[in-house]
Amino acid sequence: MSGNRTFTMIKPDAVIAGNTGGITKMIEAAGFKIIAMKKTQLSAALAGKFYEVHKARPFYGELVAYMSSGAIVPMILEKENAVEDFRKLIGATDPKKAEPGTIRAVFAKSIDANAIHGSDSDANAEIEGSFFFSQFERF
Ligand code: IDP
Ligand code: MG
Repeated sequence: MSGNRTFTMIKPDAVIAGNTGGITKMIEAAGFKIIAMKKTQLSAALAGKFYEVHKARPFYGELVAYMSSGAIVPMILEKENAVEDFRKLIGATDPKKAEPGTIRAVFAKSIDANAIHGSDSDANAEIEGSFFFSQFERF
């Protein structure tokens, strides 16, 4: 993945609430091209692996249970300056602190069920994108 790609996934709260379309619409309206996308569900073991960097944090157990509780929609996105611009588009982790008009401000319910994930670096975007997609599933 080049520096112009990032990884995202729509989280279970937003999928269950029927916000997949609303969120992908905001993503495309912001100039991101969807390179790969699917609907799937993580086992607790796979969710634990995806969030392994947060293992030491007090909310790790809850996070793993939540992220494996329902369907998710992972995607690889392309745009210039993708990682940074996408973090701006999703807003702060806690929706109460997210800028108005950001995806989390519009759709997130709480700091844990916060609608969407966004990679925090080019290196993590590559690792996280590869977690869900092989090169043959990308445009
Ligand atoms: P980010 O998703 O904005 O990058 P991180 O700090 O990387 O935020 O945390 C990963 C995920 O863990 C968050 O998106 C959220 O779902 C969950 N999380 C973060 N902080 C808390 C917390 O204080 N309580 C419960 N869940 C949290
Ligand atoms: Mg993070």
